[in-house]
Amino acid sequence: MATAALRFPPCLSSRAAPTTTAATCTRRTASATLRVAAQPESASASAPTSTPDAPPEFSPPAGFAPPVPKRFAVKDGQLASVAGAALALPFRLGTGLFVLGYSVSLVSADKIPPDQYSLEFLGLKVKETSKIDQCRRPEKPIEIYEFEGCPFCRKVREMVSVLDLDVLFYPCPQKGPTFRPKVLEMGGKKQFPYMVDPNTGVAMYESDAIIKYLADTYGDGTVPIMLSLGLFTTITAGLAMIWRVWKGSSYTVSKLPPQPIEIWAYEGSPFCKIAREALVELELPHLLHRLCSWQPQATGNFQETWPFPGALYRGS
Ligand SMILES: N[C@@H](CCC(=O)N[C@@H](CS)C(=O)NCC(=O)O)C(=O)O
Repeated sequence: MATAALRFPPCLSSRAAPTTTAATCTRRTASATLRVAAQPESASASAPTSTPDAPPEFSPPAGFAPPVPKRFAVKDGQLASVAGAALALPFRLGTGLFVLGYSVSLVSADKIPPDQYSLEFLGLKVKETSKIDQCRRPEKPIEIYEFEGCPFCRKVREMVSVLDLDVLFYPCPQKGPTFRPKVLEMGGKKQFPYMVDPNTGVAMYESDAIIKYLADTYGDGTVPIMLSLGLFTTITAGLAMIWRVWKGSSYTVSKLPPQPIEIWAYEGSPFCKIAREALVELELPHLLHRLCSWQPQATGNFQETWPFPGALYRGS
């Protein structure tokens, strides 16, 4: 197991006292430090780190053995769930699998730096490129209030994946006691998705408006075709979830962690969907990290924690 100290604005100190607006949260200057760790079942919590500006620390705990690589397989009993979650791929034609302007080409091996991971094919290397490195990146994570089973929310999540954005998700499942009332307080109605961008002070409802705003602000202004077909987009976003229609929509009693959980995921993955359904039902705020792995400068914590991409929050 490796551990890493990461810092968040102290947005969530208790369920009783969530921030009332995104601005409140991001205006604070102090940073709370939390420790994330890959969690073998026997792992015990580590002590929190101290100085706010200290660089992240990584050290395997005593006795940690890296997992032995295994052939890809779906866990026993999970096939139906994964197949159901994978339905989104044909219905949405893979929207949310690839970032803006993604393309691949085969190049000679010397065109890829030796320390950069790349698939090999017929003696050539696969070079991946995108337009994301030409796009503006938000300094602070965008905040989105939504729930997994909502087709309008799915559209916005797909755009987030296309733009490879870090987003702080506040789950709002039906009967969720914490963030639904907060949306009513901030925006005046309980309608989802609701987006707050602490970088620009913009807050808005309406999935299509949010998608356009994100494309204009953090993309090149273009909205993928599958997100710009009006009713067809919404219907296919609903069909994408039809096999798991009850998942990720209703609240399960839970304990709110003092800090958001961190997750590295993207909308096109059926495995990520299943994990997010659970996060939403438990109403657990989670910071979703971008995954653009072929751009070292853009990967942030992903590379730092790469041996443990599923690393979850461990409270201090
Ligand atoms: N036109 C809106 C429709 C959003 C909408 O109807 N969302 C539903 C959830 S799928 C909602 O907020 N329902 C009220 C509720 O869940 O309480 C949009 O595109 O964002």
